[in-house]
Amino acid sequence: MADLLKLLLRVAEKAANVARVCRQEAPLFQLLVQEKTGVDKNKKFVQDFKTLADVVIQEMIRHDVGAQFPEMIDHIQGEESNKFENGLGESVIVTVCGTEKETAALLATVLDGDQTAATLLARAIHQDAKLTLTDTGTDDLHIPLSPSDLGIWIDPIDATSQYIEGREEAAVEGRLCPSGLQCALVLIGVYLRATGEPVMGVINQPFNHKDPTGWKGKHFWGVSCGSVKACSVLRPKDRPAKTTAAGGPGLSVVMSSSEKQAVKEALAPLCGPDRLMYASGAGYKILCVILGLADVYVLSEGSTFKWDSCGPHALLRALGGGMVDLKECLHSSGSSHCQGGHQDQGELTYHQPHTESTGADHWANQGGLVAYLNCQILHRVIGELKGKF
Ligand code: 2IP
Ligand code: CA
Repeated sequence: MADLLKLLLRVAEKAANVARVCRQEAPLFQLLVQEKTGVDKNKKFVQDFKTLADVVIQEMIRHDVGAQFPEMIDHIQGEESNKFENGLGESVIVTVCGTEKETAALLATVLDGDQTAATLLARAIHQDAKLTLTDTGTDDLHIPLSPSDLGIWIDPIDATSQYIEGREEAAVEGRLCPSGLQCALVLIGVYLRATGEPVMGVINQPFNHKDPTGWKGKHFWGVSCGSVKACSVLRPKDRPAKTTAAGGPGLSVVMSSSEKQAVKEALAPLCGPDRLMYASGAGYKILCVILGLADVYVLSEGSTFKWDSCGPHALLRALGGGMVDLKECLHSSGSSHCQGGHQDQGELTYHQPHTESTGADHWANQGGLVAYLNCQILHRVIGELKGKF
């Protein structure tokens, strides 16, 4: 299944292109930043352009994966629904059509006849990704998976608010970006339908750095399938010492700025003074752990979803770490163990909805989470949090 990985890298790059184009092309950018409320709202369709951009990216990924792996088409899920409805009860299913022209015509119907925007968007969708796949290191990879056993979770753009706001923060080598365009990520995760185990993940950061020609992206991938473990990021043990903010004494923890005070206070003693850090985007915070910019990402609320965590979770596992349900770990009475680096209890899975919940909560990571690379560190964090909130 190295072919699937290469395809996901290519579609994620296409998705990143669409995300960049929506900010670069004036007619699209205008629609993107317009907060349409009340009378200004698109009369014909209720959703705003940012939702359409998300849907279009998600459908493009679904279209390309389904074309090459038809066995997977009914098992590709994402954050957004592709059904657009208006106040008159009319609806349009947004899909990627066979030709650029057809896609543009379909998009024009949900863009209230805005041909310019529809044409620009359709062009971006049908453009071939410029990603040169020679440097991905995936050529010699043999991945023992079959498409009929797999499902996919897509988050077309995680940290949408940062993407819309578009602040250009200067990145500091070895430190995370608390906010800004760098936090916006395209996330694609592959899991086993039978067990929900995440086995392959692709992260594309459309706005990694800026050069004189504009924003440049970066991609990351990982595979964790039985004994096959491979990742575009070096494993922690292979990393040069002290190259990151995580070097030195004390743990470094990344959290949402809206995290509970009780959790912040409980973890502060474990961390060095400026090593309790905050950053935007669930996916970006997991990426910080993957890159060694933080030891753990702790979230006490059920505010992330399967599409936020599946892809990055596969990279953590490829590096010998993982991601657990925080509540489950806090309430487990017995002692849990690190088996082969992984926590033996509470790993998040991706195949079963919470049937008692409605809407997006169906697929929430309800018990909160901890993302980690080092199982001993995970145990310290869980130990510190027990009984504190
Ligand atoms: C959001 C987004 C938010 C994050 C939230 C995600 O996804 O990543 O930034 O909150 O958990 O679900 P926070 O930044 O406080 O961690 P989206 O932008 O796709 O809705
Ligand atoms: Ca998200």
